[in-house]
This record gives sequence, structure tokens and C-alpha cells, in this order.
Amino acid sequence: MLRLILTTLLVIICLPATASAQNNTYYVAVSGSDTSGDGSAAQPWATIGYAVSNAPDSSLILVRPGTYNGRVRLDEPFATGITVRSEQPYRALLRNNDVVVTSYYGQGITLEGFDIAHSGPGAGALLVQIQDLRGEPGDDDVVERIVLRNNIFHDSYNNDLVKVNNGARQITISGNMFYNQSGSDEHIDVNSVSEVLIQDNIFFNDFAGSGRSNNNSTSSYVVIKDSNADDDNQLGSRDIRVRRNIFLNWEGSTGTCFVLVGEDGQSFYEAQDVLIENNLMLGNAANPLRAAFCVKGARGIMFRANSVVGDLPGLAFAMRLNTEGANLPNTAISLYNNIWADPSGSMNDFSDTPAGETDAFTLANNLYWNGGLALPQSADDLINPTNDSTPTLGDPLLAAQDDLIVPRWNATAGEFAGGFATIAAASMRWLGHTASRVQAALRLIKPIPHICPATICSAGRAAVRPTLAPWSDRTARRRY
Ligand SMILES: [Ca+2]
Ligand SMILES: [Ca+2]
Ligand SMILES: [Ca+2]
Ligand SMILES: [Ca+2]
Repeated sequence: MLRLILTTLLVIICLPATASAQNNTYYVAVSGSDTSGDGSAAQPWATIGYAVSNAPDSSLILVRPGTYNGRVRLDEPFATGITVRSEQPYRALLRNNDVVVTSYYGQGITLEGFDIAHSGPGAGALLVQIQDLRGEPGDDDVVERIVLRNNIFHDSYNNDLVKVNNGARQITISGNMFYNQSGSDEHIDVNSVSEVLIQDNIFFNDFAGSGRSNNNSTSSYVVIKDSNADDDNQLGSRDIRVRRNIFLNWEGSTGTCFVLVGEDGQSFYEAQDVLIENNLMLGNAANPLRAAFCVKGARGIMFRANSVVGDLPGLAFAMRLNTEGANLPNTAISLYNNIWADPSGSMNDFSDTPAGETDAFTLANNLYWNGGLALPQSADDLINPTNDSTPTLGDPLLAAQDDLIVPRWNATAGEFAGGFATIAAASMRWLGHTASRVQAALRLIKPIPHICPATICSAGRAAVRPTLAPWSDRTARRRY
């Protein structure tokens, strides 16, 4: 309460009636001041953290171009929500030699349009961390309704780009670009949280483009797991959606995956009720990965209408479903309406799925193509293309993906490689280049009765056929 009163007093003190903060719009600029500024266009504040602590609910905070060094704290609760936006997309740079953006106490905050990176080698761990430190982690009062939208998260020199953990919930990560994490860590580490939506993002690595060496040591682009059991009152990540993202240009280790569910060998399900749909996974790079999609010790995982296309050197092309440590066997794994296509004909291993490590799965209505050669088949694996009772076998007419331009941001040119001004435009490029063909290929797949298990789909959606057009509803925000 004291904090609230102080905050209220600060707002009153800092926002005299003469402030020109029209329509709840406030400004931050590198030339601004947190002591003499009032947040108006003429007298902007100097730091985002100060603006967040002083702007009222429903505010729009516009951050002027420039480089902002130091930690950005998004730590106030807002019932309706505020937006903190780079006034010119990607022209406000957030830099720190430690974690750059944190939300440990925030509610209802959208961060939009920034270029976010470590300042260089030697930085402390993580670029962005969202975790619940409101009271006890994962109790009724949690960090929630945090949105990361249209940002470029790149070049962590220590650990993940974005970590969401310790009981946070209702986190949306939408329309961002991710490249170059560090060490055996991820672009997004979804760890012991619930209701996370990851959609319309582009994930790739391009270490050389950042003047770094590629050690083939990085981990999955997205991991969904629980490292800390019930220490945070949350046992397993739950209700996670990964949809309409583009994954490409693998430079990571041979032990990890574009998307990995479960990692830490726990004795409980590290993730439950996870939907991975309509993603484009492009095997354009020469660096082998473990498999496009991997699950270790999880329940209720649906992988549908994804397109895994390209040479994609991998220990397995499509998936690895296994257990490690104290993991329970995977159960309720559904894989349908996907395309697994290697136009180069080098798909020599379809899955790594040891018997006994997955006890219930559905494989139905997928398309398989190995450049005209025989599909791989292994008696050592639980899941082979022959397990699909309604397969589509044939050429989906998807091109080899090895000539793709990696769409990294070029600040000097003010555009993404390929000549696009926004992440959405760069994303649309892929739609034009590849996804229209993917959509054509998906039309080859026979529609099937919906087989969404009750653990994932509500009764209201249970009769609905899964969408076959992956990106036609890019602006939709509906939840499952
Ligand atoms: Ca809490
Ligand atoms: Ca991590
Ligand atoms: Ca936990
Ligand atoms: Ca195998």
C-alpha cells in the first residue's frame, strides 16, 4: 500500500496539469530527464523504467530513437495494461552487459518494436527474463499479461535470449525476430509457466553475421520444460501454444531441436497440454540437429499442420520422442496433418522413438516425401511412416530450401536482409517464397476427423477440423 501511495504521489508530482501528455501518451528520450522531465513530448523522461513506474494505466509510452544502456524493469501492475513502444521500429536500442529487460513484478505490460541485445562478450546471463516474484512464485498473485511484440532479440553472450519461468502466466511472444543465443541455451526458455503463446516469430541463428564464431554448441530455439519441480508451486509447464512461427538456419548442437518439450529428466511431466501447429521448419543449413521436434517426458503434446521441409541434416528428420533421467514415458502424443519433406532425398532416419519411452501416440494423415527415394524405416523405432494409417505419399512440390536468405536486421541499411522494413514483411517474404507452396501441398492432405484430445481442445472445438491453411489467419488472436 505504501508503494501504491508513493507511486500515486509521484504521478501527481511528476504530471502537473501543464504536461502535454495527451491521450495518455508519454515520451522517453536519451536526451530526457527523470528528475526535470514530465513525460511530455517536449520534456521526455530518460528511462523506460521510470516511465513505467509513473505512467497511469492505459498509457502509451513512446521511446525515441537512441541507445538505452542498463536494465529495463517492467515491474508495475496494470489492470488494463500499458504499451511501451519504440517510436520508430527497431530504432530504440536496449543494451546492457547483464540481463537487459526484466519483469519480476509486472502485470499488463506490452513491450514493442525494440532492438534488444547484450552490449558484448562478458555479459551476465539472459537478455530478457519474465518470472513471478510477486509474493510466492506461482501463487494466485503472479506476473501476467506481459506481451513481447515486434522486437528483435539477438546476440546474447550468456544464456537465453528470453526466459519465462517461475510461475508467470499469460505471456504472449508475438511477431518478434530471434537470433544468436549463447552456449547450451535457447532463444525462448519456457520453464515452469502456464498460458504462453508464441506465434508469428522468426527464429534462426547467424553467428558469422554478428562477427561471432559458430561453435555448434547452442540448444533448441524453443524449449518447454520445468527445471525446478514444485519449488515454485507449479509442477510442469502447461497450456503452451507455439504456432505460425518460422524456424530456419540451424547452427546449434546435434543434440537439440527446433522445438524441444521436456529437457531436465524430471520424474513428473515437464510439460502438459502443448500445441505446436502451423509452423514452418526449414532445413536450409548444413549443420545437423537432433530432430526438428523432440519430446522427453511430457503428456498431451500435439504437433499438427507443421511443415518440415529441406535437406535438414538431422540424427532423425521428423522427431525424437524419448525419456531421460527420471522421466515418465511420453504419453498422448499426437502428430497429424504435417508435411515431412526432404526434396534432396537424404531422409535416412525418420524418428528416434525407442519402444517403452512413449506409451501412447497418434500418427495420422501426414505427408511424407524423400525426394522420390524410399522412406526410412527402422525396427528400432516405435514410430515409422508405416504407422500412419492415412498417409499421403508423394511430392509436395516444395523446393529445396538451401538458397534461403537469412533475414537478419541491418541497422545501417534500415532493413532486414532481403529488403524488408519490418519483421512482419520479412515473415511475409517466406510466405511468398515457400509457404504458398506449403499451402498448396497441404491441400493435398486429406482432411480427417478432428482427433484433438480433451486434454488440449475444449469441447467446443472438438468437432472442428484442424486448419490446413497455416498462415491465413495471421491476425487472429483466438485462443484454444
Ligand atoms: Ca506470486
Ligand atoms: Ca535456458
Ligand atoms: Ca516448477
Ligand atoms: Ca531412428
